[in-house]
Amino acid sequence: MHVPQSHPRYHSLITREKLAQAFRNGLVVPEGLIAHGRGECFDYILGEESRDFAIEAERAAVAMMILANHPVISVNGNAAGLVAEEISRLSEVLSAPLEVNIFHRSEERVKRIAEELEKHDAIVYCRGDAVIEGLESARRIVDRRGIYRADVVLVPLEDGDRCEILKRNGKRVIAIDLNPLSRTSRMADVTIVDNITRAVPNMIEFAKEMKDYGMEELEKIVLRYDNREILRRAIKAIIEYLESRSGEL
Ligand code: PTJ
Repeated sequence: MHVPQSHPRYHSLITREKLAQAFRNGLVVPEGLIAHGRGECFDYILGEESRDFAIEAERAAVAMMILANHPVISVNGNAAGLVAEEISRLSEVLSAPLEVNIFHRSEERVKRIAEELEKHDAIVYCRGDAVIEGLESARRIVDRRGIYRADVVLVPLEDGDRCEILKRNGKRVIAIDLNPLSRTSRMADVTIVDNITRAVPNMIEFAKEMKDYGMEELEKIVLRYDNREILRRAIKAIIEYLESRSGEL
């Protein structure tokens, strides 16, 4: 579909088109299109920009990943459909391998997502040769070299049940989720309330800059970070945005 650049919702329409194409190519499940709609709604009432609380979380996430011994970036269908290239760059800059980990699991889709990421020269784990204990969904199936042994895991667009179990298994979890009220958002150590299409490019820039920081400085960023406060600010931002819009009427 041709979307004219002058259209007031150009970026949103282009993103939808990208996801719809990824669905047609077998990367994204129909449930992923629905999940995106929920995300769009939250993005709309957050003003469709990376807010200060998102930037702070993105910087803390990058610091945590640089400090980690085995950071891993989990990739599902939506993440691959929207930011395959960018997430591969982030993986490279942070030396954090990608692992295909999907909720609606099929071997065919795991293979397609891995191939899509490999087009961008990413290191991709997807052997499915280990299991995360305590998790019932297909997301329990992981790669022994990746999420299984990771100390920090970045989980974009999570489905809710996994974050808690990853934490119970001693891992620190960074979520990207536009919904500051979700269980994942509340369970994660760092919650990035931002659109994945903005969060990942922001994180690439922060990673390039922060790679030269000393350990102490990075540790300070992580220690100072307060996720509950970040979520409170995100919820307040939504309230303020809605109030200002109602005031305009
Ligand atoms: O590829 P699979 O099989 O692993 O399935 C992926 C989906 C997304 C279908 C699965 O993980 C799922 O069902 O997720 P949920 O429970 O709908 O949660 C997705 C969360 O991501 C929701 O809180 C959405 O608000 C949020 N979200 C959706 N789109 C974006 C987003 N957050 C950031 N950026 C987005 N573009």
